Amino acid sequence: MKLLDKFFERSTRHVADTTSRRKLLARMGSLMVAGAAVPLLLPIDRTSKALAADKPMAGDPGDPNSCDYWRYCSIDGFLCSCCGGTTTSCPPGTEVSQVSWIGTCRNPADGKNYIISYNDCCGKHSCVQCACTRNDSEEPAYRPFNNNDVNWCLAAKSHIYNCTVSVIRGVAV
Ligand code: ABN
Repeated sequence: MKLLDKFFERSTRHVADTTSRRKLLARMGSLMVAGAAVPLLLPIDRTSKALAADKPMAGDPGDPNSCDYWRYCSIDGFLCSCCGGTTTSCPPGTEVSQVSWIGTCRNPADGKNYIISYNDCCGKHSCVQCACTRNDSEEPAYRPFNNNDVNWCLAAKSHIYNCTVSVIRGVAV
């Protein structure tokens, strides 16, 4: 028993001699900071989160099946709300594009400008219902980075374009 006591005493003393509490706390702190930073550094797809978060707003005037609806101010495509989906969700059997066109539209109910992303839904032949080409702030095709006449499904698994959703991403300041 004495031998065992001596062994544990010696190893405890050794650990106490060779480590410092401050160093340990500093290491643990660095690990915690690094752990928290990892999700910020990874290329995370937040499209589905934005789609899920974009619920109908109180005081959201207009008809989502009409091209005049305020959120569609910069859209170029078929409205998913006429194609078996909604303003913010793709029709069943299609997949949302991760790349999109971004516009800023004014909500007449509160007078605020909202950043809207126009994501294409991909994987089924074109819906061909409620064609809507408003394209606020769009520029001609010879300025391709400012042109919305683009099939964003080209960056998706299926390149087949079905319709376009309009997702509020935030308030423009
Ligand atoms: N972004 C809608 C779209 C799809 C295909 C071709 C032109 C525009």
